[in-house]
Amino acid sequence: MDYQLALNWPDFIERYWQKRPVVLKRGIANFVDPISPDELAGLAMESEVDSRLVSHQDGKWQVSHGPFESYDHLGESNWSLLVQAVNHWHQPAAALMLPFRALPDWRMDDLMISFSVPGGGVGPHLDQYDVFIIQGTGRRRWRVGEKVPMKQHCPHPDLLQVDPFVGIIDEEMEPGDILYIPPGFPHEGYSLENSMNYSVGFRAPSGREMISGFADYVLQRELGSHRFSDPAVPSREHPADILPQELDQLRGMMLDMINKPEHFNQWFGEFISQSRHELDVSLPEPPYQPDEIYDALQQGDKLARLGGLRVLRIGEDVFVNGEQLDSPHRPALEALASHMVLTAEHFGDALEDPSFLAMLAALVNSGYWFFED
Ligand code: AKG
Repeated sequence: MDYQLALNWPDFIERYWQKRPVVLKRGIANFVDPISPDELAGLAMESEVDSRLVSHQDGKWQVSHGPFESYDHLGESNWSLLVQAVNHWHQPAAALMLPFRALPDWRMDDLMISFSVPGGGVGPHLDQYDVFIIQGTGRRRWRVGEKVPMKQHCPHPDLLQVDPFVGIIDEEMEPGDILYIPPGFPHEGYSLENSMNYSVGFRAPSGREMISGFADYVLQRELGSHRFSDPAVPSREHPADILPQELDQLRGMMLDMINKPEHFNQWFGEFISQSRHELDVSLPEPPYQPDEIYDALQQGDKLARLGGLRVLRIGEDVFVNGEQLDSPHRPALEALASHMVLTAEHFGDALEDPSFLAMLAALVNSGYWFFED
């Protein structure tokens, strides 16, 4: 399904993105669910898929985690099934993320899908990330509160909620309506009938994650062996003192490593092109030979990108799932980064270069791209 978003992106970014929540009525006209509740329930039975059931009764909350063996114990009200990263496991559902590519790929995370029965929801909470919540089948009442400092509490060890809040948005959402919520705005959705919701979630690295990721990069590559030195060691009042100029020199040593674009860019490309959720990798058996890839593309076969695979570009360098692609064929690399489905034309004369074909075969044999049926 080719989902079209009725949205003026420059206007949306200026007025709402990272600033204010908003309901985009009929954001997707004539919305058709890409997945059924039964298919979603089936996915939540798979051990690789991250899922949870959240229910409440008389103010008591319960959370259980998949994989689930049965749903027979569930009543007809007050529960929700939530499945993370469905774009990794279900191609038609992944198509729902494409209209959001007006925003950068590197900021996008995953598609979480929930199925809720009447009264179902995860309660009032806030997220650290931007999210677009698309209403699928059914009606659901969504409320969003003002972003003010709020204490979070756990009514169940696996559930983080906030206290009740006054709604600045209070809307009965219908199929195709989209609710955009920037980080930190409390929100809650309660189903009025059986309903499906699609959350296109974003990611934004924290300073802590970046320092830790960069430290891993420095260790793996054995960088930063250069040591502090002080041939003109300054005198001090007390031997216990560490002088301001020494602290400046030490901080400078650390910043020097981060400030080298060849290290910072390489590290960030590797870091941010890794998915936060498991990929549905299946290796072709037997593996493809490069000439088989060539023949298939020349016959008109199409190569599709694995759902959730992150392919990002920094300058002319392309990173795929934590690794930089090594090839001088820039237009072909750009095509890999831009398109979800590729034909021989996208690769151009790169296909005539055995080293490019070998790289492409390695990507296909890693399960990152596959020939569409
Ligand atoms: C979110 O994606 O932040 C939500 O609150 C969605 C929860 C749901 O679908 O029940």
